[in-house]
Amino acid sequence: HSVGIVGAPFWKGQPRAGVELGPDLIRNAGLVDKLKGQGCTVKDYGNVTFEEVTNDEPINGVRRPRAVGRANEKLSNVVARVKRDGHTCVMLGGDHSLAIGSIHGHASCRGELSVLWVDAHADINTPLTSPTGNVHGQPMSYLIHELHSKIPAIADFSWITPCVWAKDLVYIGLRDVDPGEHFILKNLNIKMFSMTDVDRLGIAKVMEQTCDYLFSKGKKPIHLSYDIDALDPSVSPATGTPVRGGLTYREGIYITEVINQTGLLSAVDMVEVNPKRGSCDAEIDSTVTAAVDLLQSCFGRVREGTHPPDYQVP
Ligand code: DIR
Ligand code: MN
Ligand code: MN
Ligand code: MN
Repeated sequence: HSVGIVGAPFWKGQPRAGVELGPDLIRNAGLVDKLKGQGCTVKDYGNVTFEEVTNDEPINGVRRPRAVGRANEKLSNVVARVKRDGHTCVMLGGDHSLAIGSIHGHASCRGELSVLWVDAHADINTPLTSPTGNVHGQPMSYLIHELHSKIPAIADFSWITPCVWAKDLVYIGLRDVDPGEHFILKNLNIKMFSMTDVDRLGIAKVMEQTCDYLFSKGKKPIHLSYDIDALDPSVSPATGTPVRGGLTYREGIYITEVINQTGLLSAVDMVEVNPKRGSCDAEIDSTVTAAVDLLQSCFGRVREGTHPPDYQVP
C-alpha cells in the first residue's frame, strides 16, 4: 500500500477545544513507522494550516460557517492532490465536519465513491434539521445528491457540489440519531446497521451484508469515514460526544480488516480524537492507540500475524 497522510487540526465544526490536537497525537503514537513496519510506503503531507476567521456569526443556524467552509475547501484541494499522487489518503482530524472536504476532494479525483460511515451518529442533519448548528453533525447532508434541494445557501459552502448517492452510503454503529436524521435515513432508504443490528447479526454478518450491498451497485473506490466515538467509550473515552453501548475494540478492528480485504479502500478519515475530553493519560492513550490500531488494520495488519516469504526456522 502507498499511503498519504494529511493532518487537519481543525475543531470549529463543534464547540469543544482539543480535537485539533488529534493529528499530532496520532502521529506521535508512531503511525508512520508502524505503517512502514507492515510494508506500506508512507508520505506524510503534514498538517493543513487554517486561516483565522474573525466575525463568523451563524448563518441559517450553522455555527462558524466561514471557518468551516473555508477549511473544508482547502482540505478538499489537499486530499485531491494526495489522490492525484496515487496514494490511499488518510485524513487525521480534527472534527467530523472535515469529511466534507475529504470526501469532496476524494470524489473530485476518483468520481463516484462508496462511503462507509462508522459512527455513533449519522452526521446527516441539514442546517435546518440540526438541533445544535454544529457542522460535525451535518457533513453528509452537503454531500448527498438527493439532499441538495434541502440545503440553504451559505456563502463559504457554495463551492460544495454533491458527490455521493444515497444508495452508495452505509452506516455502522449508530445509536444517537436525531429525528430529522432518522427521517432522512428512512426517506432516502439509506443502508444502516445500528448497534441493534450489530447485536442481532454480529459484526461478521454486518460486514458481509455491507460488502454485498455496496458491490451489488458496482465496485467503486471506498471512502471510510471513521469517527472514534463509534467505539464504546470504555475503549475511546477521549472524544467530544461519547455515547454508551458502542462497538467493542474487536468489532471496530474487524470492520477495518474486512475493508482492507476488499482491496477497494481509497481514503480514510480518522476523526474526533480529543485529548482534552480524556480524564487521565490512560483514557487519552486508549483512544489514540485505538485510532492507530484501526489505521494499521486498514492497511493490512492482521491479528493472526505474518512472516516474510523467505522465513526459515533457525
Ligand atoms: C448531533 C450530535 N446529532 C448534532 N452529533 C455528533 O449536533 O447534530 N456528531 N456528535 O458526531
Ligand atoms: Mn460521532
Ligand atoms: Mn461523526
Ligand atoms: Mn491490502
